[in-house]
Amino acid sequence: MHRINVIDSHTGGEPTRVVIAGGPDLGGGTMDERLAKFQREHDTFRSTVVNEPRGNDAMVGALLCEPVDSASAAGVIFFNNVGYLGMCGHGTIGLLVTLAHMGKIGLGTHQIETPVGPISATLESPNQVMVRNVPSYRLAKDVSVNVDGYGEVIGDVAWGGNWFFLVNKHQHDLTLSNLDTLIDFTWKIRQALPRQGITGANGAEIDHVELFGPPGNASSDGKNFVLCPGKAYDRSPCGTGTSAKIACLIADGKLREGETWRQESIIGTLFEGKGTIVDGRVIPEIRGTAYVNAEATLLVSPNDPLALGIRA
Ligand code: PYC
Repeated sequence: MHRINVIDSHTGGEPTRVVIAGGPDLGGGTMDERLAKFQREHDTFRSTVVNEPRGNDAMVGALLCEPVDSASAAGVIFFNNVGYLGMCGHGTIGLLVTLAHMGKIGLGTHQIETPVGPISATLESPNQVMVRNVPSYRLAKDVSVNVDGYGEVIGDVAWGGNWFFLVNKHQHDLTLSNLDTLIDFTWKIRQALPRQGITGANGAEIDHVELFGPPGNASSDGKNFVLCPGKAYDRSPCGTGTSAKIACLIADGKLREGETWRQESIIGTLFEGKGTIVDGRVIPEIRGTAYVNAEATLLVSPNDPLALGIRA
């Protein structure tokens, strides 16, 4: 019987499961090298932790790693129901709150190593974190894509730690009662992008689609709906998606450097963000809250036919 120790939290409704013991040995390379080894040799560990029957499609896993630089608080590799994430904003907020819950960090700023580079994050109170994300930017504006059943859709391609296609103009209400349509629309956009040769930099796949609409409550500047790579939608406003949005707003002159943007999620939870331009890229700062909601030991029994999770 293999045992995996995890701590679960949610950030604005989006779950993060931090693996604190029982994970694979990925050696001592960079986070990028360790991610490649994880992918190549231990992909069943990913599905064991986040897929049904132990997890669910919305769950993001975070494998806690020894950092390369001893000045860093931790290294982390994020993963989901279908693969791996370069960076995850809600997951980083959940990770810091979890490290504080474990007594490993106190209030203040901590460096975290991710496969797409080091980021820093500040634990501002036991449940509130501000993430200083990777340099973010818009790669292309007003890109036209022909979407099955919906026709022409115009969007921007931007990087916020993951690749996003951001759509402002569409016909759909961003409400939970409209989920089936929102998932269908964004999934068809996602499928149309590679067919029409629309990618991130260096041919990278655009694996997140983000729709925007008017605010649902007075304390936000706008609402979003984010479709994640495995067809689950982000319950939080999406840290990397909010970073990509801020990069686009600044590029359009609609948000000034240092000005706050309050991004509401499809379920009504909120992240606050702002951006500073450094070397032509936007450094986003994203603030949100997370709560630890479980400490558990996952049991991987050799007799269980679904021990490694349900895989597509
Ligand atoms: O918060 O960056 C984020 C994120 C990406 C996928 C799910 N959440």
